[in-house]
Amino acid sequence: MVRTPTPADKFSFGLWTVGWNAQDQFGSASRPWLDPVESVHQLAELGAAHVTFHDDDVVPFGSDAAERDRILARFKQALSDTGITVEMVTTNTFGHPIFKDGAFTSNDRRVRRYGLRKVIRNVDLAAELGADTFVMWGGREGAEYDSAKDLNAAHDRYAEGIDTVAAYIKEKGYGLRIAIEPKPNEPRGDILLPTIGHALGLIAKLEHGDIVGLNPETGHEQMAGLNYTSGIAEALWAGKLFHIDLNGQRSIKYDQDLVFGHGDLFSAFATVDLIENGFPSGGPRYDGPRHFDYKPSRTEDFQGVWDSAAANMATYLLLKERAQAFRADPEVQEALEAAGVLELAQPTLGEGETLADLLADRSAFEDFDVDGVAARGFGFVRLNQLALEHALGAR
Ligand code: GLT
Ligand code: MN
Ligand code: MN
Repeated sequence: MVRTPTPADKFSFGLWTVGWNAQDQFGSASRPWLDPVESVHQLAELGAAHVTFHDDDVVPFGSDAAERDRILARFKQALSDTGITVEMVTTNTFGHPIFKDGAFTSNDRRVRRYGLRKVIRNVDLAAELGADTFVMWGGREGAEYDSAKDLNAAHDRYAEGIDTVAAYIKEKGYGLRIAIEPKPNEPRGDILLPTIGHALGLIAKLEHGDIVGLNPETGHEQMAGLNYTSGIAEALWAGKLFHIDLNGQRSIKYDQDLVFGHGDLFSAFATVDLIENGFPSGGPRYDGPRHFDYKPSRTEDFQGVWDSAAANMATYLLLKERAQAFRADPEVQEALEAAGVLELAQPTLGEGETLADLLADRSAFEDFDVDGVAARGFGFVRLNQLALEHALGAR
């Protein structure tokens, strides 16, 4: 039995997800774009708490100021009619041909200046709507050909762009934090900041990196053959998990943006376990919105669109229930203990112990029973099977 979601579950959807017209590279649209106002009403009906959007999802590219005001007034009315709030805003710096070589890292300086203006205008809107997070997905920041980009300069320009926006947020006193969304490829052959780790490396070099973190997407890490749960764990450890994009991906191929759990389900279980239950021995927690960035498949009609939106939330709630049961099971606790999972939180050197003390400790080396300790079994397979049985509802 799946519980009906409520706003307390903090579910959030991009308007570009349900609203998508299902056009792909090989075929024309199989549905019309949805009116954002309708999406807000339908998502509220289904139990979501928030929506997110790109500037162009709500206000068509190139609209004049009067048209923009009219559209935004109607959108705000839908928000107040439904109680839905905007928790994140992002900028489309990839759709229009002006951005075909990127925005912050385009080889054409005029494009970089235009891109920065478009982003800054949207930061103002994000602040006005009370969003907490400003996502930057640099889909076109990259190249197809190694000779096409001075990669040293590209990283300089990327950092310059992000720092300029971050400085503006601080100067204005906006309650916003920037979240970079990594992706390895598609639409460019290679995208800058392809993974969580790459993005963390750039953030560490920023002047205003204190308000810059990450928005990792499940499928994007999996497209690179990486473990999403492990990636968001590192971001949490670094204090940089500002937002998440949950969806499904089946192995290393084009970006599928499937419903959450419709890709690697067992990995999705681990993701929910980490988000809902935290690390086994405590540590930083993610408390933000559970944001879905998926695309209702091109095969679906509007009934299918709303069924798929509901499916993201239902799957998440089921996995949450299963993950809670997993942690509460005394047999699991005993297996965690036996596997040494809880022992890992204990510092390697004792309190006040120095390296010199360790070097003098014969029991740690000279008299250490290497063969005896090496013979230890960790019981990880038993622990994993317990997780699987909980995930399948068999316990
Ligand atoms: C685009 C992309 C997503 C990003 C969005 C934010 S846009 O649909 O595929 O992963 O999160 O810019
Ligand atoms: Mn994606
Ligand atoms: Mn995304």
